[in-house]
Amino acid sequence: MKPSARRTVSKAIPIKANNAALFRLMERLYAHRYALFGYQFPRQLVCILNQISDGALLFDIPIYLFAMNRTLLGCFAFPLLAAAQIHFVEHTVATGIAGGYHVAAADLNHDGKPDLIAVGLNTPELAWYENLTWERHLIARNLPRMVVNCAAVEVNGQTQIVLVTAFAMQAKDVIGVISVLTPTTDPRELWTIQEVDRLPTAHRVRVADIDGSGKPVVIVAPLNGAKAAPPDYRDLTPLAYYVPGEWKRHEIKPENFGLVHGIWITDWDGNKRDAILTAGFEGIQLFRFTAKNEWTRTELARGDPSPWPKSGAGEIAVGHLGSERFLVSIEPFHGSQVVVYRSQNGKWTRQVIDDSLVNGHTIQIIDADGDGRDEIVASCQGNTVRNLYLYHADDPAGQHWSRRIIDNGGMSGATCVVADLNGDHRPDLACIGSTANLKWYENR
Ligand SMILES: [Ca+2]
Ligand SMILES: [Ca+2]
Ligand SMILES: [Ca+2]
Repeated sequence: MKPSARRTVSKAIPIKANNAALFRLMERLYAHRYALFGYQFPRQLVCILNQISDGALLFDIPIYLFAMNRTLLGCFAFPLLAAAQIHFVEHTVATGIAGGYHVAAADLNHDGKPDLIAVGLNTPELAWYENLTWERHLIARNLPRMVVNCAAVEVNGQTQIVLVTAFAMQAKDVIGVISVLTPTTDPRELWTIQEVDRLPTAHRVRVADIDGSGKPVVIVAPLNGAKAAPPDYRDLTPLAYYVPGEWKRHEIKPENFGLVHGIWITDWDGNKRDAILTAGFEGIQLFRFTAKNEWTRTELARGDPSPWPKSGAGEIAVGHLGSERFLVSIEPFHGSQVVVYRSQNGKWTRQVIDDSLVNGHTIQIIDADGDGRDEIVASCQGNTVRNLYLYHADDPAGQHWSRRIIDNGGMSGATCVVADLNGDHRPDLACIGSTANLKWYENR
């Protein structure tokens, strides 16, 4: 490395006119590798370019680039400053949602803007909020408590909502009603409701294209099995899917054992078939629907190594740092830890990046600054910690993460969802929680 190269990083001087074209070229080069790099560090680029024009030869440019990378990335200045550029502005959509528990984003009036559907455990109504006025429209009322989860699914050009009600922690206490809601001619009017199944402790609903056909099915994950009892919840825990229109239960086997709290849908193999990840007392499991139309179940990680029932994981999400995939979980169930798993030599290496959550309940992935490297969002249910957190990888490999607060004291997030709510091509966040409110956080 040239000695002068390191010095250039600490000095910043005005750009020289004859460097403008080269400066733009370097900006593009760096924008290609690190989308924000050229824009985060124009002063350093200017500085180096001016030194180049002061006597360095053009073939020295790679050395300067190398030096700048080493210097900036080595001391983590780049990612920390990049994180500082992430800025969310909060907006309240609704308050008074008793037991705020789940939010889903779907364009219910087909105007191209995702709307928000809000579920409250102790709210016997289901409502959607119209983007971007957030006018409330009632979908259903007089629902059996607890209302716990929902997902929107497109069926023959029509959006339907699959809703789970009559929830409790134990199968002996509940029915677990799965219903399909269909709009009338105007989605702002009350929707029709049809019960399609009863599956005790049904808890999570997601949509997945399991066979790559372009026709999604609805995945329903109960919390535990029929014989499960606290605190161990030892029983096989069912997992099921439903084909829209048919609405008949298809069991997914082999099953999990013990309480299952988290679920994540992703095209794991890049073959256009969505896989299901679950998080529970047994750890993090991967369910794949094979070309032979069979399910396979693979353990990815055991989660928290504490003895049962403090074992395993409670929430799961999948993100990427560039081309490198990582897992992130909250451990254990309703736990205190945010845990990142990175693949090393064919194994998922466990790393706790935060252990200060209380009743950690939602984990999400958002590439807030659009640099191809995902940030992590986490929040806690209950009223002990009413913060919404963002974690940002400080180094290229994701070995170090820094935490910042998106919402300080105003959100006990039970669920967050990521969607571009204002149509500016930057992903935004919406969260609902036991603070009984629904907010969206504008990514500026
Ligand atoms: Ca809409
Ligand atoms: Ca990012
Ligand atoms: Ca946006």
